Amino acid sequence: MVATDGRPTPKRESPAFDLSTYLKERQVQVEAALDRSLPIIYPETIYEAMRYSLLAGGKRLRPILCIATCELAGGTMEMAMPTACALEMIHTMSLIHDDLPAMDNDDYRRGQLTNHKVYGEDMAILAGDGLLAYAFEYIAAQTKGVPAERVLQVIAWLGHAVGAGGLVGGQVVDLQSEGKLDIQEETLTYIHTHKTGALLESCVVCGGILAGVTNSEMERLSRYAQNIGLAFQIIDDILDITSTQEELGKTAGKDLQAQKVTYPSLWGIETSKAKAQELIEAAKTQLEPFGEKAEPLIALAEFITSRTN
Ligand code: GRG
Repeated sequence: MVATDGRPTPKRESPAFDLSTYLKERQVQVEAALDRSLPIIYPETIYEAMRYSLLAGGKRLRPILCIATCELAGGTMEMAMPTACALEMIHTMSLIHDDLPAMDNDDYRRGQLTNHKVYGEDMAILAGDGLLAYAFEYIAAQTKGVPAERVLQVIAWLGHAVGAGGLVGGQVVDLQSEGKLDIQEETLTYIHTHKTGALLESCVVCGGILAGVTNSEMERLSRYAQNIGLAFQIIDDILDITSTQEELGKTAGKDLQAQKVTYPSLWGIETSKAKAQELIEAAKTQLEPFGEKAEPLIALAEFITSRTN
């Protein structure tokens, strides 16, 4: 660009987006909102079990994705927070049930004993059920400043994403595939787009619905989310092989132990890393029309491949 007096105008550099500061701020806000969302009342045991896992830390990636998408599309954090908390409740319940002896049978999660190890299997099942039901109640009862029609759309979308057409379906095929070493890439992709991808996509889609995005914006946001969802799982598979229990906060090497076919077992670690990176680049391309407003979602996509737990 050239100024009217002929001298080049210095390019205005906006300060670089700092993901680490952004994540820390959002994590504190989400943590406080989750803490407020679930008081302990009678019968105390079940509320304590629900809070034990809900407030056990974790990256809080799902609520942050929801809030970031809502803000990108002109909404506010306040509009998105009840749904953001509900997404973390659903994610947490899926971890509690996944860790049960009838499923993955894990003793550690998020650096502490799993829910059933502390409260017993009966309470852990009920804590998961309680969190799932409460997530939907929480969206319906606590979302403010959003047209009721959009809230209904969020509830319908999420109901589908967590049921047999989403997380539950992915978990079913995952369990049925254990010990079968002839699992094809198509089945593996079904498992992960449903078991992991459906909820990550929901975070972005629900944030978009709450803010009232257009159909074409929603298509781009969905493609972004599908790409980061698959990349997230590829990295998860790699970390299961390359990281320690201390780094992961859960038992490492589980996939090999359970004889699970994974992306690294099909493609090798280096090719898996390259594929995850390709997916992240494809995700970022979808955000180009949103310009600077998309910085948090771009940085979150990059975080997925650089994360260590
Ligand atoms: C949802 C009704 C309903 C039932 C659950 C058990 C089950 C059906 C599904 C399993 C879903 C599952 C555990 C998928 C794995 C997703 C995954 C990669 C989790 C790790 O997520 P991170 O790394 O964990 O974001 P933190 O602890 O940081 O939140």
